[in-house]
Amino acid sequence: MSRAPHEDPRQDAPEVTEPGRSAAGIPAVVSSVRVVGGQAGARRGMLTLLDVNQKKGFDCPGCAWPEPGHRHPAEFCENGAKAVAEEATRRTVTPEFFARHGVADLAGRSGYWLGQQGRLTRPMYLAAGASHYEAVSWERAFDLVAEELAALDSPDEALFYTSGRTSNEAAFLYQLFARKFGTNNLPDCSNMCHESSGSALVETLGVGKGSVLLDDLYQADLIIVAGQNPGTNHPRMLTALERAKRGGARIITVNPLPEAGMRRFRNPQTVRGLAGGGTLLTDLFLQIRLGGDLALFSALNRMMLQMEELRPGSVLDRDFIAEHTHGFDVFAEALLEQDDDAFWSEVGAATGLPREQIDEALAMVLGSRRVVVCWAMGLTQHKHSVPTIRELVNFLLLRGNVGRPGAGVCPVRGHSNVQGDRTMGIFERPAPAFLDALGAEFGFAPPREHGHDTVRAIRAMRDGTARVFFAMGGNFVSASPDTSATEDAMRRCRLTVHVSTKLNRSHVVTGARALILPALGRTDRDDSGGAEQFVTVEDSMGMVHASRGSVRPLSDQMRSEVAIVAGLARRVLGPDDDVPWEDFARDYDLVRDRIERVVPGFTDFNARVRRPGGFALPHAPRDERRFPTATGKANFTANPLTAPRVPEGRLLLQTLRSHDQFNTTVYGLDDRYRGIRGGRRVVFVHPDDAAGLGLADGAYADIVSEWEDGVERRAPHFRIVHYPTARGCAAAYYPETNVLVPLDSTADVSNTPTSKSVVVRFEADSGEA
Ligand SMILES: Nc1nc2c(c(=O)[nH]1)N[C@H]1C(S)=C(S)[C@@H](COP(=O)(O)OP(=O)(O)OC[C@H]3O[C@@H](n4cnc5c(=O)[nH]c(N)nc54)[C@H](O)[C@@H]3O)O[C@H]1N2
Ligand SMILES: Nc1nc2c(c(=O)[nH]1)N[C@H]1C(S)=C(S)[C@@H](COP(=O)(O)OP(=O)(O)OC[C@H]3O[C@@H](n4cnc5c(=O)[nH]c(N)nc54)[C@H](O)[C@@H]3O)O[C@H]1N2
Ligand SMILES: [Mo]
Repeated sequence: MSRAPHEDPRQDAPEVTEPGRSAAGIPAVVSSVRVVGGQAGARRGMLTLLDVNQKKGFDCPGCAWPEPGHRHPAEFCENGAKAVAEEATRRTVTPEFFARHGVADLAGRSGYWLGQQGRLTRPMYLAAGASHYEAVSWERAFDLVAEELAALDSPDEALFYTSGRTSNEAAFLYQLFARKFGTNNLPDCSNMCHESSGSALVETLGVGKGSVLLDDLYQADLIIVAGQNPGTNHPRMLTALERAKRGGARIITVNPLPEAGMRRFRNPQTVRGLAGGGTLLTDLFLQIRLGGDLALFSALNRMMLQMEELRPGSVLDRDFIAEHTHGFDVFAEALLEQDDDAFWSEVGAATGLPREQIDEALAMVLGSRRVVVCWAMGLTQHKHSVPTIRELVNFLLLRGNVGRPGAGVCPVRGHSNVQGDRTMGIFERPAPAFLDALGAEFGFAPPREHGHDTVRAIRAMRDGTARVFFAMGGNFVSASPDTSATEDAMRRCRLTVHVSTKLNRSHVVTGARALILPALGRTDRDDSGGAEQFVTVEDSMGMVHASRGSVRPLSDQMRSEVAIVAGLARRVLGPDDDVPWEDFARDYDLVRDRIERVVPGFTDFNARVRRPGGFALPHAPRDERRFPTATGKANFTANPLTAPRVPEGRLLLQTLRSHDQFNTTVYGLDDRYRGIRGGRRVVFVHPDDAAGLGLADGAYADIVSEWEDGVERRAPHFRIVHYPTARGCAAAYYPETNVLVPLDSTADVSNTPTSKSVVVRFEADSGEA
């Protein structure tokens, strides 16, 4: 039977046109309206959109970018609209659907096709050896999980994964349940995402979160956006950048790709944006090589130190350094002692940037009083990501750019509540103070031994030391590195369980037994316990606010994540467990009261979160220039220059997002800004590199990754697209290329998979994908 391209990856047939030169504008408005109308029906869709990010509405399930204080009546973006449409769809996946499509059939479908089938409506169970999922009751589902958990030799043989959409209330109860059960095995999507940021920021500033609020961006003189594609992944950030520019800020963009969104922004919410030419965002574009950012920040820092030596007091903020920092001398000496020729030849090789451009960047830095650095996955998914982010902190500390208005660190988070989940204790290496508070509040002794992060969780399943995998959202199989290794690991489990809104590949690559539990999403009205409930989330800037769904759920069998955790916890921990799980599921205020008593910063939680706009969590470096690090000061660090080494005839591949997806959820096949339509198996290569490798534009090839373990990892049948990326670098979409990322290739310290630096070679097209 032949299938359409969107059903079958083997039929993938991308068309290629010129990349775009600006972002948003009318095409974005048209795209949102079409997507929402198609999925949800025009009326339900538009009504839902009007509630996105409004003070009484729900938090956009798209990204973690904060909402401005003065909200536009349409405070959403094209990609937020797609995220909403994806969730508020009227299509449903029913037991009859599962009767028609066996697991083997579903496993042969594309992720796009699976997601398009609609919302999950009933708990479904795949018995050992069965070919089809069958409907079960919630009670039976909980019994099955309890039975498998009870059969484990140790609680540490269970894994409790979280993706970043889970609300604060559900996350808090979920980690409480896991710890009462007896394990810190709480891997989450953060392990693959901003873990490197958290590691570097905790060590240097004492808080693993961003130190700026929206107002700081508006007040900045200079904003550096490094390793981030906000035009696609955080479109509302473009509005903030536009406003910052109008206030006089300048912007340096650091990226191997000339992303259309950072060039020119045509704000769909203004007449000028819709009809006029829009705003030029980037003042200086540094087209850096993959992994070159450590070298870039080192070069800027070294030049500033040298200038300060020549004219003391002219460049550095001496008072700030003396009063608030530690380790300056060691840092400065390590950077200054290097031989000039050797240093600059390394910087040139690592960055690929001409010296004049780095000088120009330096001049902009020196001409700016207030500097913010924003970054995302382009900085966090390399082997040397943690030193890179530490060096970026050095860069800001030198001129006192932390803890005052208009300046600071701005790691831009991904999932809409990934930051809140961490605040609620979703972490495999919890701080002792958090466990003390949790144990005291609930009268138990939480486990102290560190649990597994995502990569270690996969190894544990592979090695048979973890046997039950439970996921609160997400798509673990497709999001994790080394797809075949991860799939084999999942198949070795006794039970895999997914609390999900939509069908995905993780439901069809299962343990011996499997469960799918249908959850309410952000847009759905939550009447758990008979009264309307709301949940809370924390955005990328530490603002906590309420989120209230408005769409009537498509099935009365869907449950809120809070209710699912509470029901499961009662069944697993037994009737004698003294946590009032039933009360929590009936009234989320009671959960918030407990959060207030365990997590710092939530004083008067229930009252404050009901105020319009919510409240900001305290942040010691931002609020009072206090740095709760090991030394009690902001730490300078010495970070030896290093960059990925790529052998002759090979390229360095980054795996990234198209404009038409949310992580593993593919919305459509249109990467508008990069000029790719109708397919996803494309690899972007610089024309000169392609010529050297004999790769014609439009030809097909296999991508093969090379790693020290000698295992062959192959992604077959990719169309070569000649594209103006940095030399020596290539780019292709995730998750199709996750098969190429070796499980053991991870960042130092943070253990994040190196999804942005994979050494690859190209081989003749082996045919089918
Ligand atoms: N619509 C939509 N929104 C999303 C998501 C989505 O999939 N779709 N995902 C959400 C999530 S979970 C996250 S984490 C964020 C991700 O947001 P981004 O980090 O913007 O996502 P990526 O597509 O991975 O893009 C990485 C960017 O960094 C650049 N880059 C890669 N390597 C390097 C490098 O070594 N140095 C520099 N300077 N640049 C580099 C790439 O060219 C690209 O522009 O977005 C969130 N928002
Ligand atoms: N090669 C490569 N791999 C990467 C990355 C990369 O750049 N390159 N990026 C990494 C990053 S930054 C991240 S964050 C991870 C993402 O990893 P995950 O968070 O695990 O993956 P998602 O694709 O966001 O998960 C989508 C699924 O979540 C479920 N879902 C959606 N909303 C809800 C909800 O409200 N409740 C529940 N219970 N379920 C819901 C749906 O069933 C949907 O199919 O991937 C990582 N993997
Ligand atoms: Mo992410």
